[in-house]
Amino acid sequence: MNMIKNEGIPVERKHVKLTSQNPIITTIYTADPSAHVWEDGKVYIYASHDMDPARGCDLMDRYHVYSSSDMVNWLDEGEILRSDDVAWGRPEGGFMWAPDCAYKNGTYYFYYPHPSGSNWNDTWKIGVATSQKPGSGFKDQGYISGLGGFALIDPCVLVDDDGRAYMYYGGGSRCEGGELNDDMMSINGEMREMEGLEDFHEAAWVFKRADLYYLTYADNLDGNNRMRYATSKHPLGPWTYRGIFLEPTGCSTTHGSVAEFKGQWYLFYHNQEISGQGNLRSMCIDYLYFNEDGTIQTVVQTKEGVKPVGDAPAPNTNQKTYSASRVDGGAVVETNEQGESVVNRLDIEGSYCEFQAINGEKGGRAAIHIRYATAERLAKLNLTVNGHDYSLLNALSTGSLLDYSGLASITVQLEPGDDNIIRLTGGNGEISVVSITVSPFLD
Ligand code: FUB
Repeated sequence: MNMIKNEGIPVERKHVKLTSQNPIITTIYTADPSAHVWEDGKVYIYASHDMDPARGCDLMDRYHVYSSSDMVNWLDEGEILRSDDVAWGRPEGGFMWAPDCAYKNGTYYFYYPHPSGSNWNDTWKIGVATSQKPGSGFKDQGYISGLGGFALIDPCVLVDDDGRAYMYYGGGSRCEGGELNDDMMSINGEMREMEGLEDFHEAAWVFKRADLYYLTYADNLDGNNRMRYATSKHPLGPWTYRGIFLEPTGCSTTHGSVAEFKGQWYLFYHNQEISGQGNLRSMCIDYLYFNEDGTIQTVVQTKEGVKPVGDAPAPNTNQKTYSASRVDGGAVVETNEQGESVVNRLDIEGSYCEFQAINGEKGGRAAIHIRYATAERLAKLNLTVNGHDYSLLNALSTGSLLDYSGLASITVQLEPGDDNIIRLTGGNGEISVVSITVSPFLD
């Protein structure tokens, strides 16, 4: 039987973090973070999603957005766009690479590189999806016409203080920039090569500090790209090369963004700390400091991440906790030392547990938190919700199969009412699952 327990204390409150920790998101793989502070006073990260298991970067898809008001507690706003939503896109899907987002006149514009044909390398386009909200409701509007072809990747958009907007992109040693028209979906004039960059590879990011523009990018260091930067008094250069400010992270690619939040500057970047694989990456945040002359100090990569700025957001107290109502394929229900029902033997290939009669309330986004124990360094569970595949979720070690402090969290879509079914399929390490806590979003 499906048991519903009201635990009283919101599940996030039981897992208080003193620093953001790196990587900041551990349940799924996220890369290429583009961070922005929007008018609601929160910082948002628009990230690529490395799908697990990976096949090169071919299968990347299903962008997620993360928001925070204190830099430590990050809310998964959920998936905002997948290749299936892109009518003009590559028939085989995948290849949803490094995105960015811009805000102008009440609309959020989400820019993403995606091929329009099966011959992916020669058919890149920059797609644009829009929403009136920063973390949900995005609908594809087509791609920016007049651009296309080889290495049209990694778009980045800067909206300047005077309201004029500039787009940058590029890969394979050429970075281009140009001005966007007011519609934010067409180029005013022509894109042109950004002059003055040394050893440009990809991952352009432009930000402004006081009256100086900074263009940061990944270089070509073999198998271990670094981040370099250049500055200019003009948004489209020419640029003056300034140096390297992020040494190798241990990942073959590097890609980052720089943003100021509550008076402190940060670098958002990725590494492969969790997976050990260059195509299963994880976002990190560390402090970024400027010298008095405006040059950037080398960023120190840490495991702790950054400290909170301001109060932790109030957790969503609208939550219910469910025990598994069905197990099969070798999984068994047992009682743990705390007297809780737990699902064991999820290490068996084909084993699964199902949580039924999940209340999605009015339907839409809901955060789910899976509580577990595992002694494996990295166990995994395949998540499906109402038959919809969310692929593999990471369950990091809790140190022991008796320590049930593990929490794997992701935001999913639920149907209205109480007929939702969440299934966790095992076969990826020994793990013991206690419960799932479900928090439907209130908006
Ligand atoms: O994430 C796919 C590609 O890898 C990005 O477009 C590049 O910047 C690199 O991070």
